[in-house]
Amino acid sequence: MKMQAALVILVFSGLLAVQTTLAAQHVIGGSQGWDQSVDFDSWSSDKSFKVGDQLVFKYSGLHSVVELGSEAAYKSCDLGTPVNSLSSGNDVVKVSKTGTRYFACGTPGHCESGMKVKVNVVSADSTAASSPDSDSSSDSDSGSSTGSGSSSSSGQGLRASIGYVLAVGSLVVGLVWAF
Ligand SMILES: [Cu+2]
Repeated sequence: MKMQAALVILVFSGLLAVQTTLAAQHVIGGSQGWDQSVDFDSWSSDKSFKVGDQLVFKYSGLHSVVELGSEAAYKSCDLGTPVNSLSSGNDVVKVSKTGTRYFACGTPGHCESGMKVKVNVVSADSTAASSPDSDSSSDSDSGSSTGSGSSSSSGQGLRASIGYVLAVGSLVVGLVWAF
């Protein structure tokens, strides 16, 4: 009986672990962080960014993070009308909806020298990096940025609740079976 109970607990905690890995944290630039030495296009090329994930910018006081509202501003390094500005050196940006997000360094000259990154956020349910349809609506989807964004995480919420039901269900079935 004791072994069966242990098995139940093992399965239960395993399911909880699966649930917590659904959202990922991406340190922008990897081990080098938010730095001029990083080729951010190649860094992001094999990454998959999903709704609910967190983007972490780590950098020294030489740099900052400016979020830009459009592809055009990103391409031309137009930092004049930023959507958001961050400067703590350890900034966490939670992505709460699909679409493309544009970030650049606010230090003069750094964006022009390549210190910028484009993050394509896809639905939490999608497995492959599907092509975004966000380019046509880049003006309208730039409104909310690092806020709580509780309204648009239905996909992730559904997955979380399925995980919860599975976990609780297996615990109940396992306990009935064990005792
Ligand atoms: Cu910089």
